[in-house]
Amino acid sequence: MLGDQLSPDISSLRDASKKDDVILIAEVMEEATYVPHHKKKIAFLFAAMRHFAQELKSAGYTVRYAALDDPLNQGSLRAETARALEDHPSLTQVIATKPGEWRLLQDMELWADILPVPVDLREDTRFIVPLKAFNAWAEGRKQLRMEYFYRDVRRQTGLLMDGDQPEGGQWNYDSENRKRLPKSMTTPQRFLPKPDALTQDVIALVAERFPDNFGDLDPWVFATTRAGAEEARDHFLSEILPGFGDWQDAMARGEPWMWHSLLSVYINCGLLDPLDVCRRAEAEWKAGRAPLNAVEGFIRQIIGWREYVRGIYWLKMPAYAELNTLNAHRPLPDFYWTGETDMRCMAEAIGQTRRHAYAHHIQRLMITGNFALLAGLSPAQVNEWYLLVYADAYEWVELPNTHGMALHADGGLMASKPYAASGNYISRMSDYCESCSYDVKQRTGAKACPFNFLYWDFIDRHQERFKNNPRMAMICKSLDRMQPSERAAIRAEAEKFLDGLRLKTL
Ligand code: FAD
Ligand code: DLZ
Ligand code: SF4
Repeated sequence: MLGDQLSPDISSLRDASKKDDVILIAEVMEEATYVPHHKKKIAFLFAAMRHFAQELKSAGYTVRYAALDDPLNQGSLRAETARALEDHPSLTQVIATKPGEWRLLQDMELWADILPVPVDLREDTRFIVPLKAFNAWAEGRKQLRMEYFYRDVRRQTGLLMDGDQPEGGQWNYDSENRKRLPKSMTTPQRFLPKPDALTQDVIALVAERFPDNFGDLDPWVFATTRAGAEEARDHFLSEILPGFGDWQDAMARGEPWMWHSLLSVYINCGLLDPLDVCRRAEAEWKAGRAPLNAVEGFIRQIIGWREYVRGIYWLKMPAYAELNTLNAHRPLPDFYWTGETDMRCMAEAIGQTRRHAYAHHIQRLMITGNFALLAGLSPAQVNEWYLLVYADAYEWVELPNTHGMALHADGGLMASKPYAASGNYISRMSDYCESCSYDVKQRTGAKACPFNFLYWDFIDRHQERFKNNPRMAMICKSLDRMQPSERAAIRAEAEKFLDGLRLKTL
């Protein structure tokens, strides 16, 4: 069982015998280093894996747990599986649920030829839409828009449905979910558990073995047991969900969580079941404890976006990762690692990413993602950054969000227009600009907000591509109306700024 398969009802355990079978869970350097993950991501996952092993043992299974510091640990999942087979000659078969990353699936598909016993690789049934059904949905469609997929999943699950109509008469309440945080509003208290003894041991191990990896181990913010994840879920549903909709897109200084659920880490590694979380959220609405715009918005993220990006990933890999439609090649600037930049919005988003291995959706999309898009940063480098810095990141979910949604590197397969925005958007949705050394109202000049000149420079560079896109035509026309001198000044400002970016010094 892999580190993100910590679910007792997973397909690999479907017919497991407590008497005869051995459940193998292994901490291995290969998985811990294929990208240099955030320290907190490794510590979270190892601690959750160790707790899950205890959970299975308590349920009566025989569990073989390979700790990273076991001197006999062979360093890869394949080699640890081979070692387990040597130590248990009575075992006749390897059974596993397919991994969430294409890279590892390629490897595991070879196991049957390499290992001395047959290998049964089973579908991951923890998702609501099987991949076959997603492929059938996608077949023959010119555009793979999430909204239509989502409506089908609503019908299929019956979530927020009144017969064959959506509850409240609308499928989507996003237009109600774009409020800016009023100054007087305070964000809710979060459920941020303290690490138990087992987790503390893992934190010490990670500190010792991965001292140079990105990110802080302190302060600890994640539960590492199923019971802890369930407590986090229940706290979110009762205390925070009612405000989820209204301020879903808002950002505020020193406020990493806002009204977001912080549940992706638990859902993605199997500690929480996505459909169960949605049914519980629906129950909050039915009981009158949370409004429809909040509950619909939350459920859409899980049964809509989460299922949709997984479908896209497996439909389009491996070619998907190689696409670079906007021909972006600039290396990642140093401040993506240090957070040291005068751009307040970037410093906030990257700073909390370092501290917590977490940033919420709008920060990922409209701050760090938007900057990467406008600055023409290399999709390969940006994808790797997102994959390693967030505790919830596995390629099946990270790549489409980064490559498709944020960078538009897939040429618009996922999003009909690039999520490009100038400083004006950031100023509208946050209080970041108020304490920034740049001026969000200026387009050029020493104090001009970089998001402004980079935005117009981006439109300028890609005008040919976007002018026929109905959702971009207006902005392309605005560029045409600009004085040539203004346009040249923007270009010069952008060039000077981009050329001045410091790269990572190793
Ligand atoms: P909430 O805002 O509370 O949302 C509720 C749940 O909906 C999340 O827990 C998650 O399970 C799901 N969800 C929301 N948006 C998405 C989405 N776009 N795709 C898939 N599931 C979604 N999510 C990841 O789980 N792993 C990633 O590696 C990841 N990388 C991203 C990279 C970029 C550039 C962008 C723009 C988004 C990325 N997301 C990723 C999606 C989203 O930002 C996170 O799921 C969310 O921020 C997690 O925090 P939360 O649990 O508080 O989410
Ligand atoms: C992310 C990760 C890390 C850091 N370490 C391990 C590990 O030691 N053992 C393991 O089984 N899984 C780990 N994982 C999760 C895997 O990388 C994940 O299962 C694959 O990427 C497929 O999603
Ligand atoms: Fe970000 Fe520009 Fe606002 Fe500064 S002024 S916080 S750089 S959007």
